[in-house]
Amino acid sequence: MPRRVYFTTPIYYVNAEPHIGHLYTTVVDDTLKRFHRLLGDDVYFLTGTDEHGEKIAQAAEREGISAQALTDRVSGLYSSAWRTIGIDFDDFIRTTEPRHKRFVQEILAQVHAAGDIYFDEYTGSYCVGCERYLTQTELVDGKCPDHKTEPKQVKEANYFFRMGKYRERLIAHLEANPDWIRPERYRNEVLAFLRAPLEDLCISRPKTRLTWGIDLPFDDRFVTYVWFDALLNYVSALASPTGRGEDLRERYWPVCNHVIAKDILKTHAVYWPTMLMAAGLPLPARIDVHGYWLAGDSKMSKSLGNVVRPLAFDEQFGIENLRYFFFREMKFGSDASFTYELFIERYNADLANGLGNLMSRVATILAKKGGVIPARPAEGEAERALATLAAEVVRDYPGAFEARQFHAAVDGVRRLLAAADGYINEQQPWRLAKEPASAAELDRVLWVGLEVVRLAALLLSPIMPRKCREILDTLGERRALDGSVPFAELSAWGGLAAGFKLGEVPRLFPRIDDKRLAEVGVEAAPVPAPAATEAKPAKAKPAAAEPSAPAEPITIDDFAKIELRVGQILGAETVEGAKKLLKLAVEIGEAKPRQVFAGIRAAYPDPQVLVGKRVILVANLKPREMKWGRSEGMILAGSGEGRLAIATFEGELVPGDRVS
Ligand code: ME8
Repeated sequence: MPRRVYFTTPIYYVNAEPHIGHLYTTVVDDTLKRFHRLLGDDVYFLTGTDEHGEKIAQAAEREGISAQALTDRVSGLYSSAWRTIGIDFDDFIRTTEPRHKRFVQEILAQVHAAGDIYFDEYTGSYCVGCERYLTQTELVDGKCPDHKTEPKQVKEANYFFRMGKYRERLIAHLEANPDWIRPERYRNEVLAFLRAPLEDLCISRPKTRLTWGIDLPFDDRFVTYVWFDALLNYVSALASPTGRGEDLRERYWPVCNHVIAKDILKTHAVYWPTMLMAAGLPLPARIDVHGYWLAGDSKMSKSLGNVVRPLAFDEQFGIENLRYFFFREMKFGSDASFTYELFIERYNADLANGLGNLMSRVATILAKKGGVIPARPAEGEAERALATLAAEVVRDYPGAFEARQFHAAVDGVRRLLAAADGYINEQQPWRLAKEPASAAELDRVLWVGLEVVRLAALLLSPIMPRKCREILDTLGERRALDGSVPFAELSAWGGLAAGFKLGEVPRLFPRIDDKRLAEVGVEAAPVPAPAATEAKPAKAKPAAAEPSAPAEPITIDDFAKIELRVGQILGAETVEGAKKLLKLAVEIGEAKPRQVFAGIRAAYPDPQVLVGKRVILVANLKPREMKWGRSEGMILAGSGEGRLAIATFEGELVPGDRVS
């Protein structure tokens, strides 16, 4: 029976660009959507960006631009990154959109009219990083345990939501629905939290302190607290979906499945359901909570400077291979470690040597005898054993997905591939190919090998949609994966397209050797660098006071090849693991600022002093992939023995102006 499901990701803050932590949650939803579509279910998938609040206002101020400009830019980076790498979302919501603001105001007015919002004075410890008040018990040595910063002491009159009133009802809901929050330990965490009395929630900020938010409909001296605004996106997007005239609330809200990481459990499992109760709306059907991707053993986060960018990764190693790694490596709910070395190890073992190798071994032998897929053969004991294993793997796969045990689903496919590999080694088709009397035996072995490849590609298609589609096309499996053909039929042993002539077999999983890491800058020395500002100044360039003999003079045309632009530094931060580098965001009037790694850290120990400065950027330098991300240009600096300073401007030039 087809079902209906609605998947959401958190809406991401626009104070930072997407990294693979954000990518993971988004890929989980994308994969779940494709899995449900394969089963013929009615599925809807929402993602978007969270654009109000102090954190965003402060980030914009630091960059010296308006909050609107910041949110437009970074929200665009998210949506375009997701589109480029093939994330199949149905809607992308931005909390600054009128459809969302209108909805938030409607709900606020309703909850206020019902008496669940009141005015009071409050003193508390506010963490801007978390965008919420922390209770005394949450503080560790007086600091926020996540952001390691001391919260601000805030005393002000504000509006409050009677959250405490709904505590009992929430506990009853959790008890009656043991699967509402998964895995179970997160449900237990919420229940433990609810054992203590539940405080009311401050849901406004006075405009004297913050103007970047949605006005309270009943008092325009205040804006709405960002979480009360953000959480409502899950419903506001259904009320007015992009590009569709219909209201999708009735169809999808009751089947909502949130996917989040553990950092925002409390807001989703306590604030949100109590808000919905007050608004008279049903609760979401499920909250699935995953752990963190760690870079080595610390959390990947912008402030730690250890993030991996999705688009850079796509260019370096292919996003679909990373999607595979995500599911192979992380046990949903627990933390997992990302390192390039581990990624390559898994890729080589499972994809290059596993699936890719099986396909090319069998296809190469088949190609030598005409490339036509033989008819389904009579099966002996060895083939029946494989068919039985395949049936088991197919049978268990949907259950593993439903339970979010993605790694177990992938393990099943790996077991099947390993068994097929063993079968091929035993049957030795290369030997059979030399004995004309063994033609029928050879056909049998090749057929079995390709049928396993077909099934593996079918099962992995929600995880690696593009590559698996290519494998299936190559094998002549052209049936759609959208539920129009029942999954049971697609996944039954024997579905291989007999008589189909294989074309050229693409090399989808070439082995990655360790040198590749160095090539993309992943294992490069701490100071990689063709750029003047990245190199050791005194050695790479002669000091100004002792010019070297000029080389061959260049012409004005030679010089004109170098495109120099006025750039403005919007952000500057240190780079973990690179003692000499700073990572800069340099605006030159393009759709997004350039990311530049510059070897100027010694001269600017406090990178913040660079923010706002106008510099000269070599704009047409070939971008360079480094361990820390892509460097898109170089800024000019002067240097001498022990001296280094960036070149800046006097006067009224704006980013993008030419320098000549
Ligand atoms: O919290 N590992 O936005 P955010 C795994 N705007 N997942 C990670 C991760 C990591 N290292 N880092 C980030 C917010 N994520 C709010 C949400 S929803 C109404 C408002 C993912 O930009 C993960 O899904 O800080 C996490 O919950 C989310 O990004 C936090 O994104």
